[in-house]
Amino acid sequence: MQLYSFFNSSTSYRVRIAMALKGLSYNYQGINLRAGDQHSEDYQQVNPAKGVPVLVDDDGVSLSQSMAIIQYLDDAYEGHRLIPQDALAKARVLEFSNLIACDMHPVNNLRILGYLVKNLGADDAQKQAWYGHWIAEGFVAAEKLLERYGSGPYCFGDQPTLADCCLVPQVANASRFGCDLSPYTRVMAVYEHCLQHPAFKEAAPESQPDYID
Ligand SMILES: N[C@@H](CCC(=O)N[C@@H](CS)C(=O)NCC(=O)O)C(=O)O
Repeated sequence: MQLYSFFNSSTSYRVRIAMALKGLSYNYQGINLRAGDQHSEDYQQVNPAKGVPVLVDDDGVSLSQSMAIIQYLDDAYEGHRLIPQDALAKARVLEFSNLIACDMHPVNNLRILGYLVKNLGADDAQKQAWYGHWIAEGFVAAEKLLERYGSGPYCFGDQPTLADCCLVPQVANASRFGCDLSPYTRVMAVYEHCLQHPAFKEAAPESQPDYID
């Protein structure tokens, strides 16, 4: 399998965690988002949406969208289950995961922040305020969901799920932006616990071949 990825991309990081948890190996195809590789003609053939991740499996199946990729891998490959089969347990995992994937990540993505600065004239402080606002909105809700329905040490029990695949990259991203995450004690406890797991270590940005310090 091949995974088009960028070390610092949180959606790529999600898929890397999922693949490591399932024990799936792949060839790493680095797409340098900072250099604008995602806009090249060649890469647009791979993904017309001009982003990572993209998975190409051994049968030549090509898929974009991290949540679709993870769901496909979970359905197509045996091993560690990332999305529970029980109806309510599955809905809880998706509820939490989609809070991050649909409500938090899209408004803070590179191209969105870039548009704010280049097209709408936001300065650094305004960009930071935008980012911090949506992070706080999201993590307040995430903390509440964990308080109501979570059970540690992972988001939902003693095994990592899709929810943990989404949480860890989002926390890492917010930390990189200097957000104060201390109010979100449950979120942070899950994050710290996940970082001890070998699959999460393998998937971390600093473990990737295209890592730049
Ligand atoms: N909904 C997509 C989002 C993909 C996405 O936006 N990826 C970001 C990196 S985290 C990207 O490639 N951004 C390129 C850009 O902003 O130019 C997914 O979950 O895969």
